[in-house]
Amino acid sequence: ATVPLMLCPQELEKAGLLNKTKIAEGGRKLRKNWSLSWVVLVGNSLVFFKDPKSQTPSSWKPGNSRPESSVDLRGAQLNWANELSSKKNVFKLRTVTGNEFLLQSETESLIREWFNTIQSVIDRLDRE
Ligand code: I3P
Repeated sequence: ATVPLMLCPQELEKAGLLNKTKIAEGGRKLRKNWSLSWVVLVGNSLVFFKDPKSQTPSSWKPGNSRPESSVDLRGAQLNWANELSSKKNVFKLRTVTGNEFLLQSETESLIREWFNTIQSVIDRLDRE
């Protein structure tokens, strides 16, 4: 996926492919639906894009980089959550609005980097 130009003035902290599922919306539990997602950490937000490989040829257009969703990290909580999945290397991100996501990678070092980087953004926002 292409990172939209509009994001460039902000600080791009990290980008990559992770498995993602939303498990709660406004505190209400949702059915899991894991999918591979492009995750971009920019400014105070985690932005999710559909994995281009999972899109049908007709739905994919060059430059079609509209985010699927985005998460405000201010006041968010991050926890390791291996008990919430049969998958390994899983953490849970909970927003102030009660949306909950699980993020996962088969590569432990990679998921640790994501955890630490997101946590450092949350900590920075907590100090503001
Ligand atoms: C779910 C699917 C998920 C699994 C989830 C299942 O079944 O297998 O991958 O989560 O487990 O309920 P379905 O496709 O029928 O919705 P994990 O891969 O994270 O284990 P769970 O219900 O124990 O969360």
